[in-house]
Amino acid sequence: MPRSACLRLLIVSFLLCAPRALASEGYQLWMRYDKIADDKLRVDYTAATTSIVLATPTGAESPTIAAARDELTTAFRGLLGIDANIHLTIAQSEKPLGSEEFTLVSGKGTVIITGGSDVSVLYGSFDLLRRLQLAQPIDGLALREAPKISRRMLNHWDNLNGTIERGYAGRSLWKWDELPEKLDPRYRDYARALASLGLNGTVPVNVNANIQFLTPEYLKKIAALANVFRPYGIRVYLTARYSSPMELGKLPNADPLDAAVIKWWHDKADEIYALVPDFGGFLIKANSEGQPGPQSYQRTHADGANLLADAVAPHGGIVIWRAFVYDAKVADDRAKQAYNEFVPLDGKFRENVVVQVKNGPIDFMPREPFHPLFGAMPKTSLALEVQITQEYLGGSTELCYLAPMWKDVLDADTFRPRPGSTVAHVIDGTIDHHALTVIAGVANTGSDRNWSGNQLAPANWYAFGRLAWDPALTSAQIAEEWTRQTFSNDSRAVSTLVPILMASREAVVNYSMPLGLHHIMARGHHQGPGPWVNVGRADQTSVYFHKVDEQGVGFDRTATGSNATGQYASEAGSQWADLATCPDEYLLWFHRLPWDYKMRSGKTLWTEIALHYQHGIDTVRGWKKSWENLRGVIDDERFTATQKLLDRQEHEARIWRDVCTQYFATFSKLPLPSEYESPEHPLDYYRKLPAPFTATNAPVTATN
Ligand code: GCW
Repeated sequence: MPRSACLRLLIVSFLLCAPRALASEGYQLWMRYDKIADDKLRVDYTAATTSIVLATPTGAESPTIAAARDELTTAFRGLLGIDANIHLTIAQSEKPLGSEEFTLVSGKGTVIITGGSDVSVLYGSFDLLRRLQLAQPIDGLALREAPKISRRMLNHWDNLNGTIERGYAGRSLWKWDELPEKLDPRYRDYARALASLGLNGTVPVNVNANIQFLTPEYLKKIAALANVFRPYGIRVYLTARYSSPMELGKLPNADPLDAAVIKWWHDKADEIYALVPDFGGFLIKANSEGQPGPQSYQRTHADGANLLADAVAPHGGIVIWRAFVYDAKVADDRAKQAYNEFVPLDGKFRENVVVQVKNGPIDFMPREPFHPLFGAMPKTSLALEVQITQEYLGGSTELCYLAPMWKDVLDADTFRPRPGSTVAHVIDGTIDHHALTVIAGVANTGSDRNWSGNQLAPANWYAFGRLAWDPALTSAQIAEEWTRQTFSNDSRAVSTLVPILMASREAVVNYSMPLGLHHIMARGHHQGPGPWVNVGRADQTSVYFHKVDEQGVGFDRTATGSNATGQYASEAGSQWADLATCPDEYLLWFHRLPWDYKMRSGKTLWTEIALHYQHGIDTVRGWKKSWENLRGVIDDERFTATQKLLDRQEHEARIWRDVCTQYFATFSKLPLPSEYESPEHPLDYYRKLPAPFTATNAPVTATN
């Protein structure tokens, strides 16, 4: 057969075999730019975008404008058909806009994207493309957009050896052995994904820091990454080991008030800025889980942070100092320790320091009340840190859409200094008038083709970015946006997937840690139940947190117990301290109660615990049924992959349920309610299972 005929045959057979919807490995994330199926819409969009004007303060070409042009060109070709060619011009604008602000004005076939900087024109371009992908009208637009929080960043817990602490999506994206010479094209796609959401910062390496990253050799690699990210408006920040002046500089100590230590950090900062002129600054985990810090020299966290802040200040850098500290030697409730440590330091940090606080006082549990530091340090910039990677919510083998969890904290009222002072307004600086504002998400990215370990987990990356831009967006709106862009505008896709996403966080809470139970996961890998864990650091064991015995279960954090409720404004604290007003979700977080405690439902605590576990797994079973609606509606590849994910999730939910209820039953000595399905295996079977029995886990460097 001649070659051309052979080729034709190949093409024809490929077309015949092509599935109804385009197959996908998920690599393109929410930037698929598939051809719009609706002919009329395509015609309308083509007419509305006859001319696109990118208006910038200089009106000049730049790598960022080139990135915007590339993105628009690729997207329009995809969305409107391969032959579509857009007419794109660059103009100068004198509109007084903030450096990340843009306007989008359209009509009569022209769309004008005006930015206060080139990067905001890029943001405006992505905004326009989002509207097209969502099949929204784009004629007659007149909008003005600016982010609420100034530094919106991903924190990667990636290690130098390519593993990722709490990572469930393969290996690190950063190929240190190839850098700086070889640049994986994926770095640019990573930058595109961040910019599409308006994320503008990245900390590529683990907070459990490795001194190597501050060596000249590695700083060159970091600089190479920064060069790829810069056109996309992304600054690089670095973690640093507090003891670096000793380990790298061979100094006798790392005391923040020591002149030689001060000089060492100043020199290091100068060296970094010479290579990375827009370096963002340092992110520091100090005196926490074995990491060195200023307290080793009887200095405070403020002394420690200020040392680094002074070193980067001449270059415009900042220091992000984590408040995730707790000490097994301190007798007080672990939930109270960060507050005890940091509140006395309010007002003692330099202007370019921000204290980064996890959403809750323990550690990214499936459900926690908001961290008591929010609202309690008015003279200090406070950042919110959430975890996108699902360390405690199923790794990448379970679906859990996290926006509802983050909204819980963003919308929580701290009542400080007055009602209505939500965490979102603490961190966006409006309550206490801080200009330096930060939000950080611990990334769920890795080398897997789909970036995040399964086809649905990128929804969390997307949701984090959207909430970082505007914390007032709703979880449902974001879920719908993501679904439409990632899967399909078909109403069946939206009406099936959005409700599943929206229910998923509650389902995971129900089958793992319901009613305020927390930190009862397996030791080390944290994937799966371990309510029996009673060895190791006391404040990292399960028994420390559930305090189960024959009388009852739960942690008394009211005035009769640790009085953690006293760290909150009285409006919040007393609501939780009073059983009459404490919501069921936080019950065992704040109260220790007898098994026969009568719940609002009229049922006993024991019955409610069991039914919550059962309800969790039943919800997952419901999704498995409704997922069937999407057979043939979305591509087979992602349909099947997600079907398998949900099977796995049901299996893991069952393990959680069987383990926890049977374990608690050994104390309550009560039978399981009649509606409760019998456990698959006895408790002993699960206790003997080799860990980890769920997700693949990279080795962790943390102690817990
Ligand atoms: O949640 C815990 C994790 C550790 C992590 C630590 C932290 C990077 O188990 O793996 O270490 O939090 O946030 O510092």
